[in-house]
Amino acid sequence: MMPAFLVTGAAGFIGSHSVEWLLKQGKRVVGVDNLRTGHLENLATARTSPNFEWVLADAGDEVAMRALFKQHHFAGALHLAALVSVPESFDDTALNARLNLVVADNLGRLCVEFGCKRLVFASSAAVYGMAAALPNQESAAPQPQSPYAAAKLAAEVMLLGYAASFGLEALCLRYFNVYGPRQDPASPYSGVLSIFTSRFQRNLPVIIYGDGEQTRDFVSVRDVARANGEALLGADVGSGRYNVSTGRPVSLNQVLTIYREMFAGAPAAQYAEARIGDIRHSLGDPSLLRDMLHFEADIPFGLGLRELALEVSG
Ligand code: UD2
Repeated sequence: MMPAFLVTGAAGFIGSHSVEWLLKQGKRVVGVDNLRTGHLENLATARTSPNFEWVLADAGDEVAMRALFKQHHFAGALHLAALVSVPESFDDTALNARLNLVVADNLGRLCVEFGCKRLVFASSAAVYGMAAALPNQESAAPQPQSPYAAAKLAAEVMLLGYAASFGLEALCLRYFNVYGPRQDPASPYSGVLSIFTSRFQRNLPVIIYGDGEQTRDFVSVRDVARANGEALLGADVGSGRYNVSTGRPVSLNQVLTIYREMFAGAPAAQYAEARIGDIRHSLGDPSLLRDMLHFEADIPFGLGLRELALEVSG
């Protein structure tokens, strides 16, 4: 039987794209999700594949996960299940610690116990904090400024500790601002491009917090899915922390210019006071992942944004 790969958080935004990427490579995938924030519809395409097995379970349910590891002898695991909202991590610190740290630790130990050689973990650029020098390099001392960032960093430390202790291959991928189809625009703290897309499509004005000159390193979910997949499958890749970024800053005002080309009659953007704690500039140095995995994000921002805005509106 062909070896299988485990993907937790499979029904999420990044998870569902990652599953599809792996299936396209002809891999067998077992996708786990408890549907707390994921949506089963995201897996509609994946579920038509005979190489995909859908499991409704909590990645933190040790009994369920142990049974899966025992049954499948996974060749690798991609751990994306998480509490994804930074504001929610302030509201429920205990849940954040469990979902973002304890569950990752459990999975790391299951990988060691069952000989699953490689674990790719979804970390975040949030671990750098706002004072770090730009572009963010993995060697910088992390300065988490939210319970979310702290738990992601702690999970990195645990998994890299297991790598050093037991020979697990642990790759912690620090995603920058991921955007693309299936990102949920529901909360005011959802990714800005999912919110803007949904508002432009409904002909509603978007709100820009601040002067719009803040910049982000926006990376397409398709590039992120490929980074995840290549990190899982690549030969000779070493344990460590790696930025998943483009290295190219884009301001919100530049973002608006692109939307205006697509939605010419849209109402003018409203400018409001900057958000408390908002980061002015965020930018990742992509060179480490390029050197190690020959990975480069290759979807130009304008193209990715057009695909997002036009695909969702049909
Ligand atoms: C946050 C999280 C990041 C991730 C991301 C969602 C931190 C340190 N990082 O980053 O981990 O969860 O959110 O992709 O908390 N904005 C507007 N109008 C809107 C919405 C947002 O102007 O309607 C601005 C916002 O003030 C910020 C920029 O757009 O300057 C990007 O906002 P975001 O919430 O998409 O992402 P970010 O970088 O704050």
